[in-house]
Amino acid sequence: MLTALIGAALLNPSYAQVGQPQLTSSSVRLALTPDLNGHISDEEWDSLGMSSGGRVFFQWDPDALHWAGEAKSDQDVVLSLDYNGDGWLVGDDNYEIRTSFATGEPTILVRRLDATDKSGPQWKPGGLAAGAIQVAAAATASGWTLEASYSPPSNAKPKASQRLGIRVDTVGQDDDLGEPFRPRSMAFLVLQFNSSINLPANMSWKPILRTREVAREEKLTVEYEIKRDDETIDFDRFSYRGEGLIGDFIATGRQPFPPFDGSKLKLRYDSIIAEEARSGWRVLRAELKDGLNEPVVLRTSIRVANFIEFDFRMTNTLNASDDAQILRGSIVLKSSAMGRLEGDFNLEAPSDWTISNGASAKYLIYHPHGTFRVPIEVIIPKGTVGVFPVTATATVGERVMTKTLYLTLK
Ligand SMILES: [Ca+2]
Ligand SMILES: [Ca+2]
Repeated sequence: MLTALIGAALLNPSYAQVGQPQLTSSSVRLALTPDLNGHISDEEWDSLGMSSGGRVFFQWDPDALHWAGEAKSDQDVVLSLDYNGDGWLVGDDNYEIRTSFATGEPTILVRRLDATDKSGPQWKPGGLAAGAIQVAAAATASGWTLEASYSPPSNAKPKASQRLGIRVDTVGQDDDLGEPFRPRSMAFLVLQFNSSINLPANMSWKPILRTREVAREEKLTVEYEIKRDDETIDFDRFSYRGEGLIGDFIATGRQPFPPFDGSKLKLRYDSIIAEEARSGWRVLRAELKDGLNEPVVLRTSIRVANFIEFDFRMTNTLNASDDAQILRGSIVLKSSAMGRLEGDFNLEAPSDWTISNGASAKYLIYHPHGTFRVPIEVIIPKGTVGVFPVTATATVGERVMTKTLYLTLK
């Protein structure tokens, strides 16, 4: 016993920390896009639990994984990510993304734990594309706060029902979490679009949505299908609102709870999405109350979209050449609207490049959530080296939507 105590005392305290389970309130993680500005605002983040420096958070959306933490001034924030959810010491999918604020600017250090070699796991440097990790940090009275996102490549984007192993720790700046064979206790999380709190065992629900993507100024309709296997389950009131960043831009209300028709009923929620709403994944919250128990909370993710979004179907990297070269592909305009959309499409490239196809077009998207494809051909002058913007623009009435592809020639 004494030996064990001495052994523990000699260990770096962060070693022990990453070996202990991180107690999470829920293994279900909702799609929810944060605003990366270094400040954790109310309901912007879903709690993952606590670390030594303060609260830590984790969530996702179909483009990225997001994490945040409150750290003391002498601490770093470390995300341990077991991407396939098969164990920290299993496979080559185990990443450590460590952010330091020691200089007053966030710096990121990434390494990958490759455990495929039978003779022992090994640290490999990097392993994630430069630019795929975005961080924002800000000093606080007691330390600093990190908000971060990792956007995996298009063939490995996060998906609903995916299982991940995660932990988020605050550790001393000088604590090396070194030896690769050291186990980490991961929280196994499931990425989802729906979750509930206090749901009775003999009750179930699902949201019925035509689409989870709604453009600003358009109407969102969600029907909640509620089923009970026990007639004693009943409620007085039903209230609904948007959480966090969508809170002020979507309807809030409450209604008397309608009578069950035998074992089921439907609740309906309608709201126009305000023009000022931020784009991204947001959470709607419905609460069912019976005046006695804690409310049953039903949470569901929706995405606030622009009327037109752009999908660049072309490479973003070319080898530099002594000859002029041609970039070919297409840009797909995707409508988030229920009605027909039409307007002007334009493409801009650096002034000495020639857009031989797709410089401008009239587009018409007739169907709800339809698409329109613009073929693109751009001639790049010989000897071009560097990173250059190629910007697509589409109009819908007075509105102008744009997206820029950064093309690298190296
Ligand atoms: Ca924020
Ligand atoms: Ca793994």
